Amino acid sequence: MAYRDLQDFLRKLDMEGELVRISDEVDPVLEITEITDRTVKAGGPALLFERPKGSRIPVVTNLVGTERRMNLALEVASLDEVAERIQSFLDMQSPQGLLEKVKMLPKLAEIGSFFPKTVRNGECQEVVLREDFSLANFPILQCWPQDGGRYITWPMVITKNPETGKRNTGCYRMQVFDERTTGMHWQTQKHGAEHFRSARAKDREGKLDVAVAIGSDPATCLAGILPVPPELDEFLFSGFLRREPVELVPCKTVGLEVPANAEIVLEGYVKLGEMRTEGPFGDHTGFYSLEGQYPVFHITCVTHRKNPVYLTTIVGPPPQEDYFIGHAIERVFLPVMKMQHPEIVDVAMPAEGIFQNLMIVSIRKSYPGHARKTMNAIWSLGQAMFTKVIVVVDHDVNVQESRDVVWKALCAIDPERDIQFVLGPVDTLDHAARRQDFGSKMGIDATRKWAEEGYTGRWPDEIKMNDETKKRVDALWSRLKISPGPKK
Ligand SMILES: Cc1cc2nc3c(=O)[nH]c(=O)nc-3n(C[C@H](O)[C@H](O)[C@H](O)COP(=O)(O)O)c2cc1C
Ligand SMILES: [Mn+2]
Repeated sequence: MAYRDLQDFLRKLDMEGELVRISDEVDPVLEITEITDRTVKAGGPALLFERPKGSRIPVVTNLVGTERRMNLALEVASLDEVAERIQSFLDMQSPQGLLEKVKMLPKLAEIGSFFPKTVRNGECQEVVLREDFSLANFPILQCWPQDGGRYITWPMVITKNPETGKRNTGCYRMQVFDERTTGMHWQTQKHGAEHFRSARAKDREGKLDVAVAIGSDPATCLAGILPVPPELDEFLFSGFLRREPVELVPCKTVGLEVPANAEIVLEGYVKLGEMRTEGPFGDHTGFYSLEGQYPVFHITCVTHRKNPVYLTTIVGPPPQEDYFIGHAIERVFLPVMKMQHPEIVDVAMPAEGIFQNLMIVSIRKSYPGHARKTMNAIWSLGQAMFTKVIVVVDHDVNVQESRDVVWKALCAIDPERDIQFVLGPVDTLDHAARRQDFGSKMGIDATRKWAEEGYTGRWPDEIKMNDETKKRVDALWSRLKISPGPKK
């Protein structure tokens, strides 16, 4: 059974010993961050701050900040289960005969059952505030000392494509400017920004409706972060993840729908001709992202449950909760990458590589230049376009073990020969890039080099002891009395 909502998931975490309630008064300005940062880095529990200073609404942080809680969130024993489910849909072939068609029906029905459903009423509208509302009533965090103010860090920002009417949901931070306005930090290449630009192209003086939902069942909260293709409704994907459709209710003042089970909803619009300075913000790079010009969100109505909780997350020096989210994305989307590029064996994005800086890919190389083909493939794959450094290794390197990668990759390169530079879009948060959003990226071909690639030497074998000797020494080992004991 899918979780009904965020509070249902919190009850589950409580039962599993994965939630700690904090009854002391704690300040949403800096203090919640410091407590959460220490907890995440220690692999600790989700935190429910019952008495945030200045608000009556409790705050949840570190919701999915360990692999175990991520598995609980997605109701699986391991992320591989989600990958296998995706694989089973990707494996669907066009049926050859009647029998095969009949066999496929349950799978098709399953897909049909993931589409979001519109319902009339939802808990997120138990309280409707059309006039008397203020963001000051919510325990919105200032995360780090040099932050430009308080930020909503885990919203589901919902818009519709003005051309096609298709819905998009993205998690874009929102800086609180005053009681009724915030920033809207959708980065240039993101789908929300695309909607904004296409609406503005039609009417510079107009508005774009925006709804922001905060806190929902965990799969739905995560859906706004997933890098799904443009025009694919993130709520369809969360329906797939939770194996039950997301229920949506129409907003009160804008032509959009929001998850009925949300904790808090902000309805409003972005003025297409208006930009304002946003930032700085202590970001997931571990550095502050500096001020920039971003659209402004004007709130026209606030709705919420009778007793909402406020979900937020902290980004900052890695690892943070978003590492576990990124890791889940890496595992879940691996089958999709493999389908398009079957040479890919495994992929790793180490925490310190903050997603966009480093991706290590192992491939089964089968033609000259294959590693470079893989780099180009990754740079053309949705948000993987941002990857600053791609290291391609052979299939026998364990990309999940950084020691194996450092050892074998560095032994395999002649740097001048094996490095590929390209120019293109880079992450907005990349402070080292020559220009915002534009810069260079590097691929390292750390595979064995072939004669067809101009390598004239003989590539040596990796050193491995033979089995016969190992067995003889195994039999001898205990008699040799060498501490610390046998290492095989
Ligand atoms: C905690 C957190 C905060 C994020 N903040 C932003 C942000 O401020 N701006 C942004 O463009 N992307 C941000 N992202 C990344 C987007 O949510 C992610 O790229 C998502 O896929 C965008 O959705 P879209 O592809 O529909 O645009 C954030 C991700 C996380 C996990
Ligand atoms: Mn999207």
